[in-house]
Amino acid sequence: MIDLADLADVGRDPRRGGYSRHGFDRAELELRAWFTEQARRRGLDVRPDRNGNLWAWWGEPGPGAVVTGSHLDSVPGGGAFDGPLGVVSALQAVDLLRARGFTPTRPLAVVVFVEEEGGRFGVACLGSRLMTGAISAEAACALTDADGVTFGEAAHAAGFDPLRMGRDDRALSSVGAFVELHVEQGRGLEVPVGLASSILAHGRWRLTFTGEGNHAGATLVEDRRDPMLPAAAAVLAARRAATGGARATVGRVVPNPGGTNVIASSVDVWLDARADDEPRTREVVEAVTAAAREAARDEGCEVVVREESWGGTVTFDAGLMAEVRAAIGADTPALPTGAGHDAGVLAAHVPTAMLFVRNPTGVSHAPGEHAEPDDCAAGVVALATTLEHLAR
Ligand code: HGY
Ligand code: MN
Ligand code: MN
Ligand code: MN
Repeated sequence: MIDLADLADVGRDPRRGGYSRHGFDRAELELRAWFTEQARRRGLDVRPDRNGNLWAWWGEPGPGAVVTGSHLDSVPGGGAFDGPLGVVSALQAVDLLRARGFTPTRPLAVVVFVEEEGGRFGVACLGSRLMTGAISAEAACALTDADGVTFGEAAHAAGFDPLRMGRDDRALSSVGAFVELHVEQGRGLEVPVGLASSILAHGRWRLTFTGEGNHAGATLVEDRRDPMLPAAAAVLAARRAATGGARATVGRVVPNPGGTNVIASSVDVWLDARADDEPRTREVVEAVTAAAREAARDEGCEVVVREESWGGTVTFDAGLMAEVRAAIGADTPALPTGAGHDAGVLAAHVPTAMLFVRNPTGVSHAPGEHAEPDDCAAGVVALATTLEHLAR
């Protein structure tokens, strides 16, 4: 019987704590190889798609397939459950269905999407966005990591042809229903398993502040054009703008050159903004960028604001949610989430639902992320019962 603990040593990040496993890096490639081997052991036919996503088929691929799965990559220093819990639970659900003597009458597949967190190339849900055409192959393949390696180069090194990437109608049209199991990110669940009702609108913006690099000791304050000042103003403005349920986060600030005794010549700041809908999200971003521009002007600096990704509010398929409740219990609670998912990308194209497994800490995207073994087991039973109900 496989267990999430089997992956406990892959991509550990002692410097940050937690795990760092990113699109096509060594850790994620190791996890993909592990998944492929486990799927094949279960008689599943593993067929990567043109965008680097892995599909493990129970039965011939074909239209109307019941699909489950998630991702194996993490944020930098992330928890053990976000992503891998959905993939491991899917394989365990196949074991359970086999043990029940179940044979699907519709094709059934377990999918692993690549670079869901955008932890290496900066855009979340890259594999599912490529598949649905939400991002062009050209834009995706040009994305670079901290070392200047492009997604196209990393995908090519992993055996994929960047020239073949892009919207995949064949893969999309094969999906009759997609159900992603995921660790809850927050503490809304009072029972082991719940459903997701909706996902907040969510975008990422990069603000580049440019001033004048200089010596930290020799430069008088009145002679400075220090981009770190407007960068700091942007960070504080994000918190001020995040009212009424909106969220605005600056989790990444990169000064250039980044010397302790050096006034930075430029600073990059990434803003993650989320709210109930697009107008409110853009209002938050506008407030942050207005404060950033004013602070830049006061310090004699320039600022350029670039939108790096955008995803509107997601509402999951009521019909499919009703089917899931018919399978696992009419009283299964549904809760909104502020976290984005590949299911959120697919929801615009195919009937999609999400199962959440309770997280007693409520923490996610950090080592404290957790789900109790009994709740994980309840998640597997709920997923298996859902798949049986949909594919019988
Ligand atoms: O950022 C998110 O919400 C997701 O975990 N990619
Ligand atoms: Mn995540
Ligand atoms: Mn996730
Ligand atoms: Mn010196």
